[in-house]
Amino acid sequence: MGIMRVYFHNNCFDGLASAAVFSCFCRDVISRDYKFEYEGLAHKAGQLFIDVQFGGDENAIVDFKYSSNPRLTWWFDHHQSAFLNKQDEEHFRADTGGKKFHDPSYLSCTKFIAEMTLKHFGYDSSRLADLVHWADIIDGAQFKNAGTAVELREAAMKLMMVIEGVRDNEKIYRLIGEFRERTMDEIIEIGWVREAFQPIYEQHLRSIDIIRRHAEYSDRTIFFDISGYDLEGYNKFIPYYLFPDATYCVGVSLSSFRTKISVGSNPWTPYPRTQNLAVLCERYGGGGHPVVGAISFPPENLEKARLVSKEIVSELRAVASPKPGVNIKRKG
Ligand SMILES: [Mn+2]
Repeated sequence: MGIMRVYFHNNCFDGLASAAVFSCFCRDVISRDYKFEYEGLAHKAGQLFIDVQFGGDENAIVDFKYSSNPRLTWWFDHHQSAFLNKQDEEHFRADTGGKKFHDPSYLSCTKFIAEMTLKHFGYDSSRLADLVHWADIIDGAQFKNAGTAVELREAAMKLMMVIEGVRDNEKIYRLIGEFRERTMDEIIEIGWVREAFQPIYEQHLRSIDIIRRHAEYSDRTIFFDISGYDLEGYNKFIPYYLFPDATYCVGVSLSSFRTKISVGSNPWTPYPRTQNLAVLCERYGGGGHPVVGAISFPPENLEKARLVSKEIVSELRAVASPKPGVNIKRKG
C-alpha cells in the first residue's frame, strides 16, 4: 500500500473536497494503511503535460487534467477541457484498468467521485454528503442568487473563500485533512481557520469595491482589468452581484505566476447564454466549462492578455442577447 499521493486542483473548493472524498474512499475501501500526501496543481500557460514527479507508491489526480504517465493510478475529472493533447485523450480511451474516470456532465468532481466509487466499488460516502452537496453548489454555481455567493453567510462559503484566498499550501493540505474528519461548521471554528478567514474577508470587501470602480458594463457584458491590484483570488460572483442584468463577464487579473483572463457567465441571468466559453477560451489556449472558462498567460504577457480580453469582450458584446430567453444547459 504505502504512500498515496493525491494531486488536486489547488485553491478550488471542489479540488480539495475531491481530494478529501477520494482519500476517505481509499482508506475505507482499499486499505487503512495508506499514508496520504497532497499536492495542489494550477493551470499554467502553455502547459503540455502534467509536470509532476508522481512520487507516491500510487498516484491520483482529482479535478484536474489527465496525464498519460504510467505512474498515474487513479484519475477523476469533470472538466470539458480535460486533456492537454490528443495523445493523452487516446491514452485514456484505451485504458481498461477501471480506475480512471471522466464525465463533463457532472457539476462537481466531488459528486462524480462519490457516485463512481459507489457504483464501481460500493463505497458509501453519505458521511460526507454535506461536503459533496456544497461542492456541487459551488463548482456548479448553483447558488440561489448572487447574494448567497457573495455575502458568505454559510460555513461552506467562508471555507470557499479561505481555499481560494490562502496561498500557504501547508494550510490547504491541512484543510483536506479537516474535510475528511469534521463538518464544515466545525472547521470554520478552528482557530487557524478563523485567523485565515479574517484578512481574506476584509480583502473580499475591498475587492467588491475595486471591481465596482473598474467595471465597464455595456451590452450585457462586464469588463474589468484589475491587474494593478493583487487580487487574483477574488470571488467570481461579485460582478453579477454588482450587475445583475449582465450575461457575460471578462476579467483580467495578475498574480506572481500568471496573467489570467477569466471569462464567465451569470448563473442568474434571465438572458440566454448562447456562447460555449470553454470553446471560446480554447481558441486562445485556455479552457474550462461551457459557462465559465479562463486563459492563462505568463505574468510578463500582460499586454497580450489585455488585447485578447478586448477581443473577447467585443465578441461577447456583439452576441449577448438583449431579450430574455432560454439558457444553455450547464450539464451536457
Ligand atoms: Mn471541479
